[in-house]
Amino acid sequence: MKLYSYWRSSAAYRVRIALNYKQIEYQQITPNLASGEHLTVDYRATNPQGLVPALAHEGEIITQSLAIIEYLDYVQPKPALWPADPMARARVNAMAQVIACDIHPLNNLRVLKYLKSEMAQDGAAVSAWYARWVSEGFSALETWAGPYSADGKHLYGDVVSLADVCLVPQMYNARRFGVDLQPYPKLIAIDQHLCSLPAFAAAEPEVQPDAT
Ligand SMILES: N[C@@H](CCC(=O)N[C@@H](CS)C(=O)NCC(=O)O)C(=O)O
Repeated sequence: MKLYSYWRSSAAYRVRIALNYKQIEYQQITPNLASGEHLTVDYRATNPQGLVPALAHEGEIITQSLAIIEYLDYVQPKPALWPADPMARARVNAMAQVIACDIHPLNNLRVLKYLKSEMAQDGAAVSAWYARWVSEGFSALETWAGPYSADGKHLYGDVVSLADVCLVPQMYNARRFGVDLQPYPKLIAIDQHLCSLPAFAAAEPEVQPDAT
């Protein structure tokens, strides 16, 4: 498999964790988001959205991190990233989607750039925007971690799930943007445990081949 990734992309970070967790070997192709390589005609031939990640497998390209991870779960079911019970699966998806659908799209690079350029917002306004959507989502996850985390080490239950795969990159990103995480002690503890696992550690931005 080949993964189109960028070291600081939190959506690509999710897929790197899933690949590592499932012990699937892969190579990385790393368009540089900082210099705009993802917006070239060449890269858009791979992903017309001009976004990473994208996964190349068996002559096909799959885009969207959650679709890629679901695909990986089908082709390599063990270890599973979803619980078998339908209600538990729905809860894991709901937690993951708080991040992937409600926080991340509002705080993506292109959105922040648009706020700065077209909307003429200064750095403080953009940081406030970023923190606002993180805190809305993290507040809900902190509440749900109470009843749904079985051990204080996983967002749902007591094994790694898609919810954890989405949480760790968003925590990394929030720290990078200087968001105060003290209101979320349960999330901090879960993140700390997950980051100690080899699959998560090997997916960290700073250890990626294109990290600068
Ligand atoms: N919903 C997409 C989001 C992908 C996405 O937004 N990727 C970001 C990096 S985390 C990107 O490529 N941004 C480029 C840009 O905003 O110009 C997914 O989950 O894969």
